[in-house]
Amino acid sequence: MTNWKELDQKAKQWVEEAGELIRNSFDSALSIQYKSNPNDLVTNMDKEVEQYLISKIQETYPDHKILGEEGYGDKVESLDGVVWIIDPIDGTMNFVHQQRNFAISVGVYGDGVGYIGLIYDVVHKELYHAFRGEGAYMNELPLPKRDEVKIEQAILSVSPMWVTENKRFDHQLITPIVKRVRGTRSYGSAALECAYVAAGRLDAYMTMRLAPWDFAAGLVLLEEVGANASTLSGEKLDLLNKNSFFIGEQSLHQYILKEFLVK
Ligand code: 2AM
Ligand code: CA
Ligand code: CA
Ligand code: CA
Repeated sequence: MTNWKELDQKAKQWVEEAGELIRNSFDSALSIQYKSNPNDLVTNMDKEVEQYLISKIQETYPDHKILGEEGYGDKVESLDGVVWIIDPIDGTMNFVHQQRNFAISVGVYGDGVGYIGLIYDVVHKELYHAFRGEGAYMNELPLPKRDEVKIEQAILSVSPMWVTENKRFDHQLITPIVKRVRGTRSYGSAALECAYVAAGRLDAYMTMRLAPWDFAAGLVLLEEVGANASTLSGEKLDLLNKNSFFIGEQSLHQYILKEFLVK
C-alpha cells in the first residue's frame, strides 16, 4: 500500500531542493546543447535536476517507475503501479533566455490515477500543488473551483506559431477563436500554463503537441479546480504518448470544442 501523504511530503521537499539547485546555478555558466533541432534546447541543469530527483526517488521508492524528459528514468510502457512523471525544467528556452517563466513539473500517478501534481515556479518560489480530492493550492493559498467564463471574457494562451500555417494543425480553425476571446498570451511553459488555468490567470490553453511530462502534474491541479482537459479533438489525453492539448474552464472548454474544433 502506498502512503500517498508521506510521498507527497517527500515529493514537495525534493522539488523545493531541486529549485534551490537551479537558483544557485544562475551565477555559473550554462552548457547548452541542441536536441532535435536548433530551437530544441537542453542544458546541464535540465539533466542535473532530473538526475537529482530520480536519485531521491530511487533511494526511497525502489519499486516506483519514473518517466523523465531527459531519459534518466525508466522505459515506462504502462501506468501500472506508482509512476512519477517528471519534467526537470519545463520552459528551457525561457530558462536560457530569460531566467524566469520556467518550472519543475512532477506528477505522481497510481495505476493511472493522478494523486499528486507539483509545479514549481522556481524563480518566484511559487509551488502550485494538488493532492487528489483535497483541492489545489499556490503555496498556502487555496485555488477556488473555476467559475463559468464566457468566450468574450476569456484569456486564451496559444503560441503565435500555431496561428500561422503549420504542419500539425489547420491554423484556420484557431484564427476565429483568437478573434472571439478577450485576449491571448503565450508563456512558453506548458506546466506553468496549466498552473495558470488552475489559478484563474488564464481561462484556456491550447497547443498542438505536448509530451506526458509537460502536463502530468497539471492534470492533477486542473481536476481539483474542476477545469477540463482533452486533446484538440476532445479525446482523452494519453499519459504515455504525445498529444495535442486543450484545457480550460469547463463551460468554455466545451463551448470552444463544439463551436470551433470538432466539426
Ligand atoms: P520544454 O521546455 O520542457 O522542452 C514550449 O511552448 C512548451 O512546449 C514547453 O512546455 C516545452 O517544454 C514544450 N516543448 C518544447 N518542445 C517540444 C516538443 N518537441 N514536443 C513537445 N513539447 C515541447
Ligand atoms: Ca525539452
Ligand atoms: Ca516540457
Ligand atoms: Ca523540459
